[in-house]
Amino acid sequence: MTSHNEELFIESQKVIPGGVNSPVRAFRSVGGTPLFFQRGQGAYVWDADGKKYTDFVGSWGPMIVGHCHPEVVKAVQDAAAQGLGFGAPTATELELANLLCKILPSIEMVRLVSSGTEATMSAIRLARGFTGRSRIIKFEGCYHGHSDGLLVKAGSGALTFGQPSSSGVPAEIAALTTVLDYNDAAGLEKAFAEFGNEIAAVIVEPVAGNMNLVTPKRDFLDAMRNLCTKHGAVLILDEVMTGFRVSLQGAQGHYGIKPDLVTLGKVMGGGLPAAAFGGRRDIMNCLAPLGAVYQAGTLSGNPVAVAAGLTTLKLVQAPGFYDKLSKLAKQLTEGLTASAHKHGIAFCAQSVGGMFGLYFSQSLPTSYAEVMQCDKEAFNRFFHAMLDAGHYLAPSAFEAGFVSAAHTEADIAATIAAADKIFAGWK
Ligand code: HOZ
Repeated sequence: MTSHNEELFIESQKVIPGGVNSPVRAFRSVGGTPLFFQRGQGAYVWDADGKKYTDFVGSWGPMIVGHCHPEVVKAVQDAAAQGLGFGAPTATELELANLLCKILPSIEMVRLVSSGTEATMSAIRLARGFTGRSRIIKFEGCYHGHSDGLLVKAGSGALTFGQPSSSGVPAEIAALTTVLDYNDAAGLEKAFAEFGNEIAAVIVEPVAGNMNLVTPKRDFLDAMRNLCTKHGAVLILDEVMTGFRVSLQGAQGHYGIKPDLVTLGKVMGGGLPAAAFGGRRDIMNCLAPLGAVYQAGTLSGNPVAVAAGLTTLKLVQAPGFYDKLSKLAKQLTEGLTASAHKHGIAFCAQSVGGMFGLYFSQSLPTSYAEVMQCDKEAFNRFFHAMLDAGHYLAPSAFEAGFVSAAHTEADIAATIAAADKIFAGWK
């Protein structure tokens, strides 16, 4: 019998390219029919056939307090009743801006936008305007949204489909992006030695979450900070994924590294389209209407999205919130690893705060090249078996996973038990 998911996917493909509004949703990497969701509550989602799943994607990160948290829903309803949008300043966006500056000391001024892509593309333009330079440095496998200059050897869907550099990006634009290896401090040093006075910015995911999950080495973080300072380049930490996710103060707090600019999204929008970029006052002062770097948006600071973000950011400040989140993620990764090893499977896993990575590999990858050596077919098989058992992991071996505060230890134990059954029959 055809499922509702299948029917919807067939119909969607007639009017939406690939049947999806963002490529990673298409299940192309893992194969099969993407799930069409109809509902989420706490740690769970239900698909169009009414099947329930424990959700480890969380809308790709934003759902840190779980789906439909009553306080977030109420805040959104209240805000919507006051007006869906004005395209003009509101008191609540000031409240959100103040809160971002308070939580993240690296942010002296902030501008709200609507998506992570907008935040990173605007931060790059700002860095170029501030320095008067054109070249940027990014790292292979890092994904910073789909703007032209950043879609070069990128992660996430671009990596999933084996086209890390997109067609449609003019070669002249791509040529301004220098791509280096993640965690390669010596490579970065060499690049700065060669053309340091041309570099406007270094942009990095301080924990890479779009080529599975790769943690940063200390010398890599220090090299980025020191070299940018020495050569007058802007260090942009892309914390769209890690912000309010690996700790309240994101990766910059977790690892103790101070960016010049930071980009935010996902959690700070509480599931609605809100994102931001901010940082040093002297750099932010270059933005229009104060300065000559233009950036704008009708929906920027939308009051409904701001209400969702504000309420989510209030909830994550509850005492012990990140301890609980980290404990759940650790319980999951340790449990899965123990089970796989018990059954003689080459597998490892790790977590940072509320995000985690699973690898069918003997050791934890530290770069794009090592991620590519993980057994993708094994992941795909595991993904589908887990899906059948009612556990929804990201549909690609190249995406990080997420837990929420709505997950319970029992949810995690049930997930590990399901994996254990799968691993027991693994041949
Ligand atoms: N940045 C998200 C996780 N890689 C992907 C969201 C999307 O591309 O749909």
